[in-house]
Amino acid sequence: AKSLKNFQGIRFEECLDDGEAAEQLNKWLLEVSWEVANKVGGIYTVIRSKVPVTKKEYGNNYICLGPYNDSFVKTEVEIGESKLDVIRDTVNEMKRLGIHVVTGNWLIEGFPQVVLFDIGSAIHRLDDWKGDFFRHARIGIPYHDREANDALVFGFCVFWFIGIFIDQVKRRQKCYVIAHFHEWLTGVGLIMTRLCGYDCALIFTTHATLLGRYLCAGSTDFYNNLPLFDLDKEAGNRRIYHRYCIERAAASCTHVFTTVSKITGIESEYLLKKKPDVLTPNGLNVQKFAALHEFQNLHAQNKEKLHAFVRGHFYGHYDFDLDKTLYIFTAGRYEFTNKGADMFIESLARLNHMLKSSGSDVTVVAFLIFPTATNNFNVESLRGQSIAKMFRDTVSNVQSDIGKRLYEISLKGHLPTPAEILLSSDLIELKKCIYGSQRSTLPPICTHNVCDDIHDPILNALRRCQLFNARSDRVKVIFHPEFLRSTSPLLPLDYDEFVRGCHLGVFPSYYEPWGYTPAECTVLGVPNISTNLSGFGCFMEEHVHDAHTYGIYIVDRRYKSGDESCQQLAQYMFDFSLLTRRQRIILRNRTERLSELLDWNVLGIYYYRARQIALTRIHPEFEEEIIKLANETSSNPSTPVISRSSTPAPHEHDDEGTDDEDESHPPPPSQISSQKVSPKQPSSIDQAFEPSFARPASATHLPLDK
Ligand code: G6P
Ligand code: 1S3
Repeated sequence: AKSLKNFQGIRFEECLDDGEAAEQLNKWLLEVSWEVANKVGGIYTVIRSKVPVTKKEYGNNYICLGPYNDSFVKTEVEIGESKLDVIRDTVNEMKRLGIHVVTGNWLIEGFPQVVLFDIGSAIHRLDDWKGDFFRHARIGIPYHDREANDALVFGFCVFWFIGIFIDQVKRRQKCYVIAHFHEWLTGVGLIMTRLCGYDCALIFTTHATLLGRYLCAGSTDFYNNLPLFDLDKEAGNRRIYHRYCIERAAASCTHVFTTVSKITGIESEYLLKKKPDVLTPNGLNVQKFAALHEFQNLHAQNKEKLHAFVRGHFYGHYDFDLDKTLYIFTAGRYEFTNKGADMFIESLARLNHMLKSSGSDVTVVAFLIFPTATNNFNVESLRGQSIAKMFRDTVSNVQSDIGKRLYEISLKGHLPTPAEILLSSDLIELKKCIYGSQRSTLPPICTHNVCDDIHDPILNALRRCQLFNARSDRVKVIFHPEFLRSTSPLLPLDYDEFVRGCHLGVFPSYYEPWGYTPAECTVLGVPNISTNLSGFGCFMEEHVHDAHTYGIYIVDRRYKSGDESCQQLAQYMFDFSLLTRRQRIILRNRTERLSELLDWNVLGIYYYRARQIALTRIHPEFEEEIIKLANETSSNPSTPVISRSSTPAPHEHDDEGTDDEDESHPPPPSQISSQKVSPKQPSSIDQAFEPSFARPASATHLPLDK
């Protein structure tokens, strides 16, 4: 009953041929991004995770172009001369003229070829290229904008490369070259390639618009005013007019324009004056387990590591039951309002009150992972972990001594008395630990010393909402202002492991073109909350019936006021806290079942379409070439027939639990969520519940609702 229309189970990858057709047609794909082997944000994940499926289509004719970033290249790239003459000759020509270009293979699944341009080696040409760019595009780049200057140099290197490259590949036979550019930072290369009329099909994908990001980060009522902004003025006020011009010119010059979601498509229509030709939702490289219990076990293992951290962090206040503790988290680029950290904190305060007033025995530990400038870990947090270690070591010594004594005494033929098992010296050791773990302060709300502590928006919101990790609080908070890493002395987990160990991911974004964080939760089988202002939330709402029964909760930030959305979020979290363990296990199984919707092997089709359209726009005869090739090989690898996949039907093993705690068959989560509390807020924290967003108090009416 839950299955959606059109799911034919055809995976895009099954139609691909490891680049055979591409080689025969002399068809090439150059993927240009600032984030090739250079992790900055979400685009890195897009390119990296998409490589395997792209290589299946293009084989060795797929090349990634990016900037040379020494620190990433050292660990991510196997440097070496390209095995392809065309790349070698093109690069050598550029090197001969003084540009440092590094080639090699990116050490990720798919092992794609990369060509990386060292911006520094070409910076002496900056002024000349600025002049050229102005003559061709009439866009001037100011002296002081370092990022725009780098983007210009990178763009010209790419443009130069494409010119020589096309000359080289054309020598052999007719060629089809596609260059796919991501985000405004690569725009200069696209604009120049088009203005110089190269024989190259161009695609431009924007993953967020510059103005959208800037306008939302303030207190603008963005979606209600989309058609009304004076774009040039807004860009000028924010000193990004030249960047905005690059972005808008790239969208207008390209043969095919794409963006990652419907909502960003509409935003582009208004802010870039260009409607996308294709929407290219982001996928992931989904790892499937043979049996469901495998990923459930990983949850249990990683949750143990979170338990270990919590025992240390809350030393002296560790009076709650870890078996009844839920781990929830939010994470992302530190854009306080765009990523909905403001709403998350407000809702946590409400949840705290709801749990207290309903007499719940559940404790919620909420992590906020947003990197910002710090002066390392704070002493209290480190002390917590060392106290936990002291306890572990002492108990382990006592335990081993007890073992030895038991052995000795029983070997002599009699049963030991309690006094012989636990000696007073053992008790003294334990007492020393207990006394040493007393504290006069509350467990810290932040793991690091944040440089700008007094202005930090998360710390200030936590203070305003009085979320201080008091004993009586049922919601405890931990702000971790650094990306997670397995080598951390505090929380030694990689991001994936951390997500697996948590129970719920919460991402109440106001501005989120796609939103990888909830998508990653989904493929890892972790229920999550997003919003209908995020590309991911809208995508799931559109493709999954009753998404909440699959652990995909979507907060309404479009038709509700800030206060109502906040309340809805708090209620979702409260309802989640009411689930039994068995219900959570079932829900995780269901969430994980949706991962196939987000697999590049399915979503790759949209990129494929964008490329086909771009090619036929400059080579109308291209379609015939494919048909000819297909007839010759009596297969049709280049034209996969696929319809968009949709909600998988509930699986017969959805309720395959690994825990026998509750044998009764639980109702689906939709029915569970009926218990509501009507919070009577104590006056002291009334203020904390006042939504702080300077957003409209009424509903948001997107122009997309027309
Ligand atoms: C997984 C494990 C179970 C464990 C459960 C805990 O399913 O396989 O052995 O009991 O996780 O789930 P919870 O939601 O309580 O963390
Ligand atoms: C952008 O990164 P962000 O977190 O700044 O691109 C991502 C990849 O397309 C997208 O998921 C995200 O919503 C955008 O905001």
